[in-house]
Amino acid sequence: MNEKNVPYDERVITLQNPNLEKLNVDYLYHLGLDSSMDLKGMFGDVRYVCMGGSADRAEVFAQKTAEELGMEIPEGGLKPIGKTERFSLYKVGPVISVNHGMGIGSIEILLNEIAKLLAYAKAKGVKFFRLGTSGGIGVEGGTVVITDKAYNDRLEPHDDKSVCGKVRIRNTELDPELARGIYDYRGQINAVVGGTVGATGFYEPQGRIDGAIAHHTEDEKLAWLREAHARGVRNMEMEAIEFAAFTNQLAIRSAIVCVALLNRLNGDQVTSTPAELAQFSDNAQQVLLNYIKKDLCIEK
Ligand code: R2B
Ligand code: URA
Repeated sequence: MNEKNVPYDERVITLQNPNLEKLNVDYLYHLGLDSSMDLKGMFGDVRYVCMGGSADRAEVFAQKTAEELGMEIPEGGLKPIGKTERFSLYKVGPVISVNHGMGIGSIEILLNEIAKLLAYAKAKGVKFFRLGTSGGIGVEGGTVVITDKAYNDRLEPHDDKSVCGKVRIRNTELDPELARGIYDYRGQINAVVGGTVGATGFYEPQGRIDGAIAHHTEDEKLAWLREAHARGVRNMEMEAIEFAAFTNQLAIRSAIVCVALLNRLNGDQVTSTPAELAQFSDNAQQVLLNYIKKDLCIEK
């Protein structure tokens, strides 16, 4: 049967690279895992991949997932699987919690290796989530933004990357049903559904005027942020464009759930206290966990 006719929950990830068939062993170098291992035994039951920037947050999310899903935490605590030089990957029942580092370059590596890992593991019906932080645009710190569409930092609603010097344009619209499903489980947490700019950097590419270089003005920045807002953008970060393009290309259902750390219409510096930042990060994690529990039919 054509994979597209199979219900999503029964579907495995179909890679789009005939060259892989020629490899005896595929080394997932940055994860410290390879296809000669019993990946089906290790990861065959995975249904949710939750990725965020920092390794610390990946561990916190794994811990929280174990508590919320009522799973026993092994003596000595949760331990990452594979190597931790670049990424820290935890598995808690059907959930992978892993960090992707900062920026398009870093998340591109993780997405490729995780997709191959789960394709080799024959995991079925897997959904990918980016769970992170961002700068809000017209929304205040603590608000969770669930992305409907990712934009590049020219405010174009698609990804364009060059492969061997040729530009490939990819769709960056995210599954509206999944975004709405997550939004519906926001509980008391402030949340909105809107566009997300995935910029190529944190300072100049996000229009900040507090970097080491800024040859643009506050007025130019605000005009650009307001233009983004008028197009439906509600936050800005550094991975959405790659995440959305990649998951669309492989037909993996996915969503981006990022908390705003500040409202960029009011400034550039992140001035929240560590306690406030921890609470902000918890907001995004809680919204996603509410959704996962509903999807797994686990009541609180
Ligand atoms: C959000 O926060 C990080 C920069 O501070 C970056 O990874 C992102 O997208
Ligand atoms: N992460 C970003 O990329 N931008 C912000 O403004 C805050 C967090």
